[in-house]
Amino acid sequence: MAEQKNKWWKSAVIYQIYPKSFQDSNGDGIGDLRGIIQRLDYLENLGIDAVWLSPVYRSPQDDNGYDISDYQDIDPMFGTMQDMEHLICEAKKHNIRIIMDLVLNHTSDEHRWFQEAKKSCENPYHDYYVWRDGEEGILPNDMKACFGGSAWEWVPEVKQYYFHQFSIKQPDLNWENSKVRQEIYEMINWWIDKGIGGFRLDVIDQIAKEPDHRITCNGPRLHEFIREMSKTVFQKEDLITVGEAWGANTENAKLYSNPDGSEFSMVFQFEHIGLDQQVGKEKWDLAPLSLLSLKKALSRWQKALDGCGWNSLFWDNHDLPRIVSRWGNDKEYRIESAKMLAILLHGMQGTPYIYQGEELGMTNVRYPISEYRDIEILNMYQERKALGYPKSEIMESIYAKGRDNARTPMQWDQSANAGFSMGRPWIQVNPNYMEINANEELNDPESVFMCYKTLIALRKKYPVFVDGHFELLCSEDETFFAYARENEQEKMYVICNFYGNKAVFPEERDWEHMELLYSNYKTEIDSSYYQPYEARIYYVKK
Ligand code: TEU
Ligand code: CA
Repeated sequence: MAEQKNKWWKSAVIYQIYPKSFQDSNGDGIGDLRGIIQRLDYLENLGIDAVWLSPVYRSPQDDNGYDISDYQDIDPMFGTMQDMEHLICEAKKHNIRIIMDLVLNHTSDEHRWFQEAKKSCENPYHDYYVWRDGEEGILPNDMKACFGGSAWEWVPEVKQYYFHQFSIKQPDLNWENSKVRQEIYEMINWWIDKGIGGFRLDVIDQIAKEPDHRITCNGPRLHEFIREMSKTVFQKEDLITVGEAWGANTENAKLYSNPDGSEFSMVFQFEHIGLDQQVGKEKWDLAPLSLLSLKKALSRWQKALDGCGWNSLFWDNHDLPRIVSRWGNDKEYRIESAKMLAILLHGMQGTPYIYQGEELGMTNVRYPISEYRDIEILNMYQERKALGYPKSEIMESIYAKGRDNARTPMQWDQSANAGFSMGRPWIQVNPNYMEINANEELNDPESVFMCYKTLIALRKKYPVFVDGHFELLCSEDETFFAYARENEQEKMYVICNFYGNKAVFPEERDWEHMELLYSNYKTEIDSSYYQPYEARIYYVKK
């Protein structure tokens, strides 16, 4: 096992690409690998170290590639294996590593393994999936799938139900079967040999399931499986590995990101992501965010993993709404609040992830229902309509939390379709692209893009960004999110006015004798007044 102390990914910044929506190179309206290659200069200019690609494997696209029918092939819609190899090689020239998305909890029902598995109970692949005997219409139990409906689906040929935590077209793999695990490890090794720099592991905390006991998350054998996988494949190379774990808490996160290197580099945890929904309900059941609870959650993670694990830092991904629309103000203070949220996140300890378009301050959308594409949105819409929810309420939930908010095409310039595609995009472009696009922002020193670029550069220049201990300031204050970071040589303060009113920071410090390292306003160094959404980083060498 390799000690994780001075790993490259601790000072790295990762950029997530959702290939379908990033750049289309051939006018079919769908982003592709060649499109990504065309934009490597842009990514190098931003200063990121690695790109996490959402799945580009062969897939029927029931869940936009999170339903894989061949792990060792590229979906023709994205290009060819040659394009993929070309991307890995070209990215390297820009000092960018490629991180693949591994979906190991389930495959597509069109995967060869499942096609075999459903032929008969004697088929060698049958036990690759999770089956229960039954009679048609009498379900093994009442467990529900994440995208609606029962988690059980009947297959008449074998007179059994298979288990699926997501859509019907995403049957769960049976990790209890060691053959499944070996096949997966071989496949991962094959990708490592192609020069992949790391992996993001989709819903990894859901692989060790026991449906008879209704266990889907954090199953008893979870960490055993992860350690086996880590030892067999990941530890052989200097990779970054990040597990997606909705069920992570600070205790199990210390296992996942154990400094001895026995599991992953880090996990995505979602505690802060659930704070603006009604307790015990679904994400669609909206509630206002309490700043105090956000401060509490994030600072607890900062403290808990310091020295005994490693955090990932993110606001956005392809499943989440745009942060500037969510916890900022995407109207009169769009630029200020997008920058404030960036400063707040990038000043913390951990590896920051930027989701495509976040660095431009891209916003949520409000489309008629016919323009949405996401299976989760469409299933929820039908389900809630049947339950009698008013249409306007359902639409408000979609505007606030729908995954397609993150999946509208990347806004490159003012040309047709925001420069994303010469053809008709698979999902509508956000109509605000004339105002919000990369081309405008690259030419504007005060843009959101330039803020992200500066934050990435600061992280590389000042070690305190990476190793400084975290201390929350004015924990009970309901306006400011402020904290200090400190190592033996340096100290910095990150002070953010979280709202759109002018405010005075309540704690006294010797601000005049500190360097104002960065701010989203042009401020006097000792001004105790903070403008709407103003954020500052003060710095002292000890
Ligand atoms: O997401 C995991 C997951 O649990 C999501 O379904 C999540 O609950 C939802 O998106 C919140 O709105 C991962 C992928 O990131 C997602 O895109 C996939 O759809 C899902 O796994 C299935 O592979
Ligand atoms: Ca294309």
